[in-house]
Amino acid sequence: MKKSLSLRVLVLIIFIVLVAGTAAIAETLIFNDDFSAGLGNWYAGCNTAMYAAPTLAIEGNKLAWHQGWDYIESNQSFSGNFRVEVDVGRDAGSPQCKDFSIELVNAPAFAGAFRFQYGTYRKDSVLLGQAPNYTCRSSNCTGACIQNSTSPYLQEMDTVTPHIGTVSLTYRDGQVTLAFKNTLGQTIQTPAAAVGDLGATKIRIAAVSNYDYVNAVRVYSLDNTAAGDCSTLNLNNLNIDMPCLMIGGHKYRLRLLYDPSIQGGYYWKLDLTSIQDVN
Ligand SMILES: [Ca+2]
Repeated sequence: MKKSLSLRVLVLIIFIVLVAGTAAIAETLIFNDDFSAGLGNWYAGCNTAMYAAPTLAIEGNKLAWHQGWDYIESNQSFSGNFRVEVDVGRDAGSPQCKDFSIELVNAPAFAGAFRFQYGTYRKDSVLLGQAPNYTCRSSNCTGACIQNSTSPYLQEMDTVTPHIGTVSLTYRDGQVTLAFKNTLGQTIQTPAAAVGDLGATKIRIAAVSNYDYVNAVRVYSLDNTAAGDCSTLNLNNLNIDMPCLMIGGHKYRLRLLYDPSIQGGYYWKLDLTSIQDVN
């Protein structure tokens, strides 16, 4: 009887620690530019084999393209695990290869390509593939193209109008994925591609059509760096304070008490009196 009870307690504790480990993953907004204050966060460039200078312009709080393959590159470098969200749109036209290229400069082997509906082909598409070459001018220089791609990294869904949405490039644990969310909240996402440890990398965003625009760029850290989200282990009594644990869509603060009497090892049990709803 006693053994059965302690086993149940142990299972409960293991469950709580596993859930706690999952809940500790937080995301923090670390960069946010809605293009209401110029291009100060970015270097602007162009395909030097085609043009002498970029003609990017901020129009009505949007960054608008007027020639293909102009790009912006972040002044800031980003490291750790993070997600880049780019609010994109297209007013007219439909380029064959892609609308946008979203790149991590330290990972030229894999860049994200996104295309809204092309002509009568009414799909929105995400693809991972080679980054463009901005110093040459041929069909070999465009990097990954949606058109005729049979890559396993291609994912598509029916297009909706207007052609606006959010493209997200996620870098996590040495892998990248590209996703798109439309105005209905529907999403597509590529499989993950291994790119290795990138160190601190800049972000580059290019567009192909002169009807393409970017409304905002956000970067979220996916590492648990915010103090408010950090669980603490008290080194004197080994109790664990959890500032935020999500259970059934509700946030709770709670404490796990170290109990050396359980199985004679390092186990904790939930202090039922510590639970506070912190929504
Ligand atoms: Ca904007």
